Amino acid sequence: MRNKVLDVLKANKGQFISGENISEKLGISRTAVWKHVGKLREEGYIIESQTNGGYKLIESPDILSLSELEPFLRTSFIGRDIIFLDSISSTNTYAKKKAEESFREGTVIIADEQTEGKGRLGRQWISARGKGIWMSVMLKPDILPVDAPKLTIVAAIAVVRALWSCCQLKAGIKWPNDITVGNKKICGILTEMSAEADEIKYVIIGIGINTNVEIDDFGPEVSAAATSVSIETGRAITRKALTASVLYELEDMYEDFIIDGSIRPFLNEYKGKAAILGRNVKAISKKEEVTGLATDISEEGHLIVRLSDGTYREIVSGEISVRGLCGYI
Ligand code: BT5
Repeated sequence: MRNKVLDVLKANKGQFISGENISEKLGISRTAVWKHVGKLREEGYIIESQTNGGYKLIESPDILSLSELEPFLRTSFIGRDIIFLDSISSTNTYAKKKAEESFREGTVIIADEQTEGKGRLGRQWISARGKGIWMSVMLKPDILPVDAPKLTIVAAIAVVRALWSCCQLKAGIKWPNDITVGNKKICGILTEMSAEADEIKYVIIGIGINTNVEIDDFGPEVSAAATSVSIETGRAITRKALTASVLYELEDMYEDFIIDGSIRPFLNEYKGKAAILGRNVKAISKKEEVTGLATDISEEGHLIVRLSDGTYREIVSGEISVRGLCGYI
């Protein structure tokens, strides 16, 4: 009902509408209207009121609820169902639980704050309240499970494209899941999957973008290696437009990707944005640790490293360290 009250206020934005009028339109009491207006104010909506009980919507907050995002959305299915949470442990954890029940493909879970944001391998993802885009996109691609990790690459390109089109910010990709600006991490991606035999049950793409995070929010351990859109551009940005732009780019590529689970159509673009190609890297995987020159990304999305003895190694997943990038010295 609160959303319906909001819809009426939005339809009359900038002009007063009486409480009586709203209550008649929605079939609720004037006290109920007054209570909903109070809740909306708590969410950050600026609503002026008149002594005779009229209300005027002055300004909407930069929150990522469906009603706020809708005017910006250009997608057909990704983000058409949005669950917006004020605070949650982790949007990926929430999405996985939901996926075990039922979900419509393209459902997006977004939180204003994560209290236990997750990185890979149990690491922490700092998710300051209201200062970033912390979201999980729920998908059910009809591809082989072995191709699902490539969605990290698809999502990474989507974020880089959106940062450019929305904020004129040129970002790079540190294989496999970091988005960087000027050697610092601005976004991380965590793709999780559940599959049975040859069938994917769901894929959750968790995307964390530091939009208006300030340097002190990162804490002493992360601050030297992290940045945000506002730090880089010197201005606060509206999260709505950037969120909608990421979802648009993601859907655009996802539709090509699921044809055969291949990243071939985007590989050149990815290589062009890859921040580590041509640099000396240390790659730590479960099996081994190798150092060498990062020379290429394969069609499988693997990193190709040339070792000092001239042989090549294909890195499927793992941790990459590059001197001077993301705080590695
Ligand atoms: C990642 O892991 O980069 C994946 C991050 C995914 C976050 C999203 S937010 C929505 C969704 N819900 C979740 O719970 N997670 C996803 P990894 O490559 O393991 O990097 C983690 C490391 O990045 C940490 O150990 C820190 O060093 C650093 N870090 C933590 N928070 C950061 C931040 N806000 N910005 C930049 N670096 C950060």
